[in-house]
Amino acid sequence: MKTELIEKAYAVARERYAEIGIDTEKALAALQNISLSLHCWQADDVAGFENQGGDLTGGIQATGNYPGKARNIDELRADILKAASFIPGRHRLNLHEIYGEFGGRFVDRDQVEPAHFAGWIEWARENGMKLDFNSTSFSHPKSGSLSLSNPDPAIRNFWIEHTKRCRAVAEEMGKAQGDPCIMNVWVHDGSKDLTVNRMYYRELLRDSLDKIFETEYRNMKDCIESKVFGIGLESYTVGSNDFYIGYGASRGKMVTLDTGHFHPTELVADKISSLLLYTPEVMLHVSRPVRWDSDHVTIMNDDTLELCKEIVRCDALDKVHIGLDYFDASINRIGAYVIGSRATQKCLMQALLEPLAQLRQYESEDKGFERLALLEESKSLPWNAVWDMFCLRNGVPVGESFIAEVQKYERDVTSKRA
Ligand code: RNT
Ligand code: ZN
Repeated sequence: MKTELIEKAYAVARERYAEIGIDTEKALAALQNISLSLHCWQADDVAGFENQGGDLTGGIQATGNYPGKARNIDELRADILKAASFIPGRHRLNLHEIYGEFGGRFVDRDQVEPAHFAGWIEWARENGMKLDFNSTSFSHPKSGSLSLSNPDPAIRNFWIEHTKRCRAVAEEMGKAQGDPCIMNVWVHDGSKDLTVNRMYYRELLRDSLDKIFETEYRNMKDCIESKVFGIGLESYTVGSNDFYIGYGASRGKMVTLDTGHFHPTELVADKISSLLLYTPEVMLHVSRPVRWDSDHVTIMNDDTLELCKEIVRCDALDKVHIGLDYFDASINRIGAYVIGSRATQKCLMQALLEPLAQLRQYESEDKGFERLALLEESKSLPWNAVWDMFCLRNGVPVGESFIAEVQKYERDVTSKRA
């Protein structure tokens, strides 16, 4: 797209927004301040580098076998940097424990140390990225159906040790980057068929978490992620939404809302205001569930839009951390990163341009028609011209021009991977 055209369109949009009391420059500055936490696992279908040769377990699935996935740490890093070069702004990288640098040796999960992430910390510093972290309870011989809630103390303690060590890794990351590393705990624990021990496993999970969180850290923050069900774990999930809301509220821990982890018609956006009243902050895993927790690439749909609007309406941009969580193995993986990240940012852009003061004025006067009319009209205000300007100023491809760039990287690099 011609720069001149983008500038012209922006000038018109700026005036149009000024008419309804919105300063587009302020919105651009606010968007510039928002870092997404990019999930490292989109580049290799959640495989990691542990080299156990095992399958992806824990009730999650990456379907498809599009060629060119990252096979090692260098390829993964190159792919992430390539994707990031098409995403405006500065972003964080969210690592899983299985992405450590284990130097070709098998390092079991209860042996992981900050040293295994020293290379990542260095790499992140060099590339101006901050790190977030995740313990990994899946894809391991001891994963089974139950990890932190396993009645067998040997298995339970193994995972407690793993998760404790992961927190120590996160603390090092946070210290090195001078900004808290956010560590997510998601365990797949559940049951394929009916269980008559719902209470028992939940008690075990609660007690395991209490042990894990005994050490207080200053450079990392914990978050805990619930789920409705997993594949092969359809009848019961130990860490359900109720479980973690209770846990988070009583222990002062952040709850992670994964947009795929609720009943299909449940509005995840509606949860933010409630959680923020009782838990310190909120972590998001923005995804796209298609009929179930399918982890399709995030797009600019009503769900994502409402989610972003709620963050802004709650004035909670500093309390809600926006991570992405999808893994599509059926299309170009770098392209998938870019689509989902930019879609989330487009939603944030619209949220930041919403004529909120006027909408609230109408609402306070009980003017229902006026509120609905303005909500509808604001959908077609020229937010896209402001978004294009955001891309232009950030030196990333504007509009669909990133397609050709992703294709070029595929031609030159990923298509050559066996
Ligand atoms: C699984 C959870 C979890 C994972 C990642 C890989 O349902 O969403 O966040 O997707 O940890
Ligand atoms: Zn998730």
